[in-house]
This record gives sequence, structure tokens and C-alpha cells, in this order.
Amino acid sequence: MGSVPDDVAILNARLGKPGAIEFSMSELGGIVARLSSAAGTALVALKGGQVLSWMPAGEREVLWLSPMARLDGPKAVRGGVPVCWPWFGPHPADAHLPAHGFARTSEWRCVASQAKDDAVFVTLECEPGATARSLWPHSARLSLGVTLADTLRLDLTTTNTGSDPLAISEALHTYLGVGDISRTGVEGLDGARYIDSVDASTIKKQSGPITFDRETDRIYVGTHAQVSIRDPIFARRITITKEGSASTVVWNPWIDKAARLGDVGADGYRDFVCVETANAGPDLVTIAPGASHRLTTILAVEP
Ligand code: TA6
Repeated sequence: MGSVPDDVAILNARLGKPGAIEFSMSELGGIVARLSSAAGTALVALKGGQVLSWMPAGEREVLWLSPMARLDGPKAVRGGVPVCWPWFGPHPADAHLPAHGFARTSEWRCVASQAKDDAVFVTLECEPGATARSLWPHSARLSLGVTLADTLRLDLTTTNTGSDPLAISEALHTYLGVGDISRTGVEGLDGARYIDSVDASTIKKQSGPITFDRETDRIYVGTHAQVSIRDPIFARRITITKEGSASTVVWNPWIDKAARLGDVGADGYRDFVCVETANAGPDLVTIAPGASHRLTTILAVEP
């Protein structure tokens, strides 16, 4: 048995819950918290505060994770639920800044844990380094609550600790595993308007379910709708309910963009769809000094 790194041993002593919450050094090269209950298991990395896995009891993995995922490099991990904050997509004013902000490449620390009945909770807080703080000269606290029950709930809370109003955009950029993207449908956005990012950001209106036969990258705006992903191959429906979110982003890179990204794997584009609980595009969030905003996504799986 190799020696357990001190920080893992300290985390387990302080925040571990036998049979429910265990910290370990992942073979991906970073510390992860494994949440377990009768309802299933989940894995949360301290890097980026990123949920990497959710397996409800008796169900296959719900989230997709890049075969190239590493927790010990500077790159964001592709897959699971990346935290896009304090901006979504390219920085609105400076294209040199990292896409989707710096939370997903920052170290986070676990500050609370709880296991009761069939629910297991951990709370993580983002610890942006000096570089991140230099990129974004504002004062805010960012926390992520992860609740494993028969659903998986993520609560991303921004607190404005400064003296000026704070404007952010954000997303819980969920990668959902599917049997075959070309057989997958996303339902619940019929009639919603969207920004089509692969067609000169043209504004369009959704008609019926979203299906996939090419690169698809859309920000549905002004919508609070529950969305479901119909997967006939895995014979399941994943439902996403959200709070504090006015946008839903739907993305699949398809063949050429997946090849350019380089960390999707051969044909990996077929294996996932991103349905993201967000505040993006025109749906900026402005937080008054001392106030907080919570972005919540709740995933459920039905046969
Ligand atoms: O959410 C869709 C999107 O904004 C796409 O435009 C694509 O860039 C994707 O996010 C992944 O971004 P990443 O920086 O993780 O490669």
C-alpha cells in the first residue's frame, strides 16, 4: 500500500465520512472525493471543482469524460461538469484571456461534507491564484455544492465581496454520455430562441426536438425550461432541471471540430452531448455588493 499523501490523509481525517465520502489521489493525477450512497456514486476533483463521474445505482455512467483527461496539467479537463466562470465562452473584451474563465483551471478546496439518509454532500470553494486574480480584478467568493442522492445536484454560488456591482456569465458545462449522438434528441426547448454560434451568431427559433447531424453550438436564451435528453441506444432519458439560469447551451463538436480539439478521442464526438445550465450571451447576471447568486442544475435519469 503506497503512502497516502498528507493532504489526502488530512482531508479524510477532517472531511471524510466512512462509506460515504473518501478522498484519494486519482490516477488522473489529482485529489478526488468519491461520494457513495445506496443511490449511487459520484467523483469530484479538487482541480476546477469538477464533477468527473456520476453513476446512479443500477445505471451506467451518466457523464462523459475525455480519454485524455489529466488533473495534473494546466489544461482544463474535458468532460464531467466543467465550471465556466466568471465568463462563459471567449472573454467579452480580451481574446487572449482563457475561454470560459479561470475557475475550471484553478485549485479548489473542500470546506464541508455531510452524509445523512441517502444523501451525501460536499462543498468546495475556488481558490483562484495570483494569475487568475490578475486576469479579473474583482472581489468574489465562488463555491460549489455537490449533492448525491437519487439525483445529482450542483449549486454554484457567487458572492460579491467587493464594493461595486459584479457582472458575470457562467455555466455548468455538463458533458452527458450518449449511445450515439446521431440518434440522440434534446427535448424541452421547442419555441425557444437561440444564438447559433456556428452560423454567424444568427438568432433563430427552435422547432421541435434538437437532433444532431453536424457541429451544433447554440445558446438558448431567456429560458428556464426543464430539458431532457432522449437516448434510445442506452434506453434512458436524462432530465435537467435548473434554477438561477436563463440560458441553456447545447453543443456537440461533430467530426472536424472534435479532431481539432484533440482530446475527444477517435469518434468520441459520437459519445456525448453538452447540455449546459448557464447564464450566457445576453443573460448576464449582476450581483450587488454583499449579495449572492446561485446557479443550480439537477440531473435525473429515467429508464
Ligand atoms: O459550450 C459550448 C462551447 O462554448 C463551444 O463553443 C466549445 O468551445 C465548447 O464550449 C468547449 O470549450 P472548451 O474551451 O472546453 O474547449
